[in-house]
Amino acid sequence: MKKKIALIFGITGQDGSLLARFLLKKNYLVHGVKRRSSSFNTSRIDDLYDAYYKKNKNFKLHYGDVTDSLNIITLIKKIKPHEIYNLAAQSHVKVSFETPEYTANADALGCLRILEAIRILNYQKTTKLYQASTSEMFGDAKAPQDENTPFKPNSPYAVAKLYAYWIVKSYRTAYGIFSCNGVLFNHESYARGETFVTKKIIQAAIKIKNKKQNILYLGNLNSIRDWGDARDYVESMWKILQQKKPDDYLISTGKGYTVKNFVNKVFKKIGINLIWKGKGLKEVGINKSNNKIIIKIDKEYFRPNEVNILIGNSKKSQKKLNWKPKIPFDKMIEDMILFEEKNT
Ligand code: NAP
Ligand code: G4F
Repeated sequence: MKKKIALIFGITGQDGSLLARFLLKKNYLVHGVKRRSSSFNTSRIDDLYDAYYKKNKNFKLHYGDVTDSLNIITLIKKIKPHEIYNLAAQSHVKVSFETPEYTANADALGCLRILEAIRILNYQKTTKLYQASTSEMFGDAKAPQDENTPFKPNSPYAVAKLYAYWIVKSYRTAYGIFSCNGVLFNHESYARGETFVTKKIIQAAIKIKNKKQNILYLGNLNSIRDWGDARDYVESMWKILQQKKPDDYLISTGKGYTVKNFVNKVFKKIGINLIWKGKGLKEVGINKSNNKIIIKIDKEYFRPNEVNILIGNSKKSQKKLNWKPKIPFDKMIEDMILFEEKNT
């Protein structure tokens, strides 16, 4: 049987690198798009290059960018993928307030460009599209959120992603493209970017324990997130594209924790008990064993708008996709800590 061909935009990121591993294990031929950069940006997938490209050419990287229509159409024409996963995005919510135009270009129009390429090339019958939608689109909407919860996006990132969400649905009905949204809640792993709060907390905690850092500076400790394990979540992306009909699905664990809960858990797991004193910008986290302040609040890390509470109800995905999160929250944290301890 001929191998299935997947094309991943955003292969150098957390999800792209984990999805590539997942698809290679399923014997896909995986093509990935990496951006030109002045320094190496493929550290998350270098081992795949060695293991799969050199061995059997199942893995191939191409230069590209979702802001470049010509590049997208050329790649899709040449590769003729059965499945496209659009994971490419300026994915940092806080950064989107500082680069709103670029975020809209990459996160909203990037998806449109891929859909247009499928339409112009007349690949509707052969090429399916997965779009990385996000729980951030719910913004201020009441929790728990599900597929019927109205979106109330409140960041440039969320608004851009909402455009992509709707254009995916629109091209599905207008042109019969098998295009689907996975509305994924926060998901983390060893491969998480270092400026997202979970990875930042874990890296700092280990450095503080090893006396390589004195203080961890954070923003809002009170927001609540539904954190799942990215290794579970990339499986849902694949499952979404294996259904008979295209549809949109929400992927979450259903459990919410505050950022402060996360901080307490991480420090406890590495052997530091914290006590908290003060309020607001004056709040500090103190190492109980030596009374030293090791956590402070810095208003730099607050966003102009905050999304206070994201907790997802993924009943539809559990029923229709037969997907459910397998890796527990504590195991996810412990694996992230183990990775960091080995690599710090
Ligand atoms: P990530 O680690 O930030 O990865 C983003 C990827 O997109 C990277 O490979 C990045 O390349 C690439 N990229 C950025 N701008 C691009 C452009 N203009 N053209 C081509 N590629 C570009 O994000 P992630 O956590 O893996 O998330 C994957 C996707 O899911 C993103 O679309 C994100 O918005 C969405 N999402 C994530 C979560 C989550 O909790 N992780 C939840 C819901 C939705 P470089 O490596 O060169 O920067
Ligand atoms: O880790 P975060 O930056 O993730 P955020 O904003 O929830 O976005 C992530 O999840 C979305 C899905 O809901 C994705 F679409 C998006 O691409 C990204 O992967 O922040 C989590 C929470 C926020 O409430 C933030 O205000 O942590 C709070 N926070 C507190 N101190 C901090 C910090 N966030 C960061 N990044 N850095 C801090 O120092």
